[in-house]
Amino acid sequence: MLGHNQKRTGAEVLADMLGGYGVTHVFMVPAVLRRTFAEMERRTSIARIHTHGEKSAAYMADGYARASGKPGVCMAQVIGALNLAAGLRDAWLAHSPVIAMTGGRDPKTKFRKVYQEIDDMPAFEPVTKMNVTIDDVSRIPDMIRQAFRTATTGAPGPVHLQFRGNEGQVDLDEAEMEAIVEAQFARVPPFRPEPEAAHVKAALDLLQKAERPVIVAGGGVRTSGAARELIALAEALQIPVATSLNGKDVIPGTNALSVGVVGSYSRESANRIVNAADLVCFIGTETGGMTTHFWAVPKIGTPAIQIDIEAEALGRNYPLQASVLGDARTVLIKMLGQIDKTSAMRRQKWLEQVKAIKSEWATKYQSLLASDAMPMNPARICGDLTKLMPDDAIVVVDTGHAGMWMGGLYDLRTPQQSYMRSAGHLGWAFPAGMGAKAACPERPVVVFTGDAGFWYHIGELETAVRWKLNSVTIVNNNGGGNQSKRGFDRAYGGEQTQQARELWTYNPMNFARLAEDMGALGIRVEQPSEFGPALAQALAANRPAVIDVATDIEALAPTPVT
Ligand SMILES: Cc1ncc(C[n+]2csc(CCOP(=O)(O)OP(=O)(O)O)c2C)c(N)n1
Ligand SMILES: [Mg+2]
Repeated sequence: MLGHNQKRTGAEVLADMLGGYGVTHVFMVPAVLRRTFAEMERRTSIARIHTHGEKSAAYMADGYARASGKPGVCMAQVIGALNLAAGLRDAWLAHSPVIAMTGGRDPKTKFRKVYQEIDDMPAFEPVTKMNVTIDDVSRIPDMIRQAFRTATTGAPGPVHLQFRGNEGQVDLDEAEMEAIVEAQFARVPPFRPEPEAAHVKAALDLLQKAERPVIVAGGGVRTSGAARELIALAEALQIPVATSLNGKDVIPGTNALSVGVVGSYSRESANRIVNAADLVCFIGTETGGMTTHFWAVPKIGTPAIQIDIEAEALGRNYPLQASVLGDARTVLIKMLGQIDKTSAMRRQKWLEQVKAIKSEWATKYQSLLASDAMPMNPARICGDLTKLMPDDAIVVVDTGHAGMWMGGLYDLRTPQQSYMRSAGHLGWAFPAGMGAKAACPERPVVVFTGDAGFWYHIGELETAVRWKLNSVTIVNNNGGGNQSKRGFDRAYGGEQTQQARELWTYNPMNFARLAEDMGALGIRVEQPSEFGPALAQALAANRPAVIDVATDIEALAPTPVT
């Protein structure tokens, strides 16, 4: 057998395996697995992206994974381990396959108050599908394979490997090892489990019988690569499609059957339509609080069916009339093979109602999306982005108001456009956009973030310039975290005091100037008409770009309708 009886260092094997799995970038703060980094340089072409913090390294790996479907790899030495764990939290919430590697405790020095060390393992437990230690070098090959297998199968998610030694020095040891790689697990989805035929039929029968059905599609459709089949089914049966925020890019907003994002960071038309449905078909969604506005959209008790790759997801929040266990694309292909297109006739009235609700929304928001107000209303940025986003762009969006503005008011125009969003952590989008650009250098990456979100990891602009991770970052700069405005008004029992603004506002800042000083292109936009040309200039810049848009701190994103 190749390599049998031949001793090799852990570093050689680990570098060969990462190369073998097709990893192109790793994101880290040194010093961890130093010898492995030397072997990566000798044996592979993996880019070793040295960042300004472990949390942003994890976010970059997460963005890389969500953009490419390939596991993203991030690393930290023992003292940075919990910073890295914090960064896995969004990947965990979004089912993103991230592989985290840290240095860890050596049996020789455990419990002696050795410098910088605590037991880090418990901190990784709630944010990983697999959390293991590699204490002996000979375990590197099987544990790496298990890490890729666990991260990519079922509903994907993060894993953590702790390497013995504060810097993971176990990689210096030698053993007889083979760098066997299972290419199947180098991207999602490695398996497409087949559903039971009777379950598919039962679900399809209900869908076809329904007069007012709606599909709620989530991130599982995205992971499965099932967008085309989803749209084919919806069009054949004439069923409107709402999505979760995580699944926003599975149907372009311009499709006649697309009704928008449903739930909390949502579009009014989507919530109204889902709440008027006589059957909701959930596909690849956790039916979590965000997608259902805390189970008010649809209301619990609404007739529902569900398709998911995870058995325990089926029926968790909504009692089901039919459930199908399997890969989303496989299930949809099975359905498409046996549909009765004539059943679409039954839904003509429903589709007219859907069309009317959609056009009421469009009429209501038309002027806001084209607003000429100064300071600018962020809705105008969304309106312009719908029109101007390149056909193959990856759009990366932060949380809070950023998620609300873009989730509700921005539309994808083409099936080639991708959309990724923070699953809740402020500050995620900018580093995640860098990871997306690393994974897909040929595609434009456009980040939308608030100023509070951008401040979190602004130091990574230097990393972006250093590594030519040329994303375009649009900062909705209103000088504070204005999502807090409503919350503090409530806390003060009506209207907050003037002094309360110290809780959520900042000093004014010109991020364009800051960006220029760090070697990026910086453009300041104060007038609505300047935004389009600024975006064109940023996209053509050939270096990272920051568009600093001065916006109205009083402008609040639309709240969810139930
Ligand atoms: C890690 C983390 N901490 C706190 C929050 C709570 N939070 C949500 S939005 C927000 C303020 C956002 O401000 P900014 O990015 O400037 O966007 P704006 O609301 O001003 O549009 C805060 C603090 C969060 N989502 N994540
Ligand atoms: Mg702000």
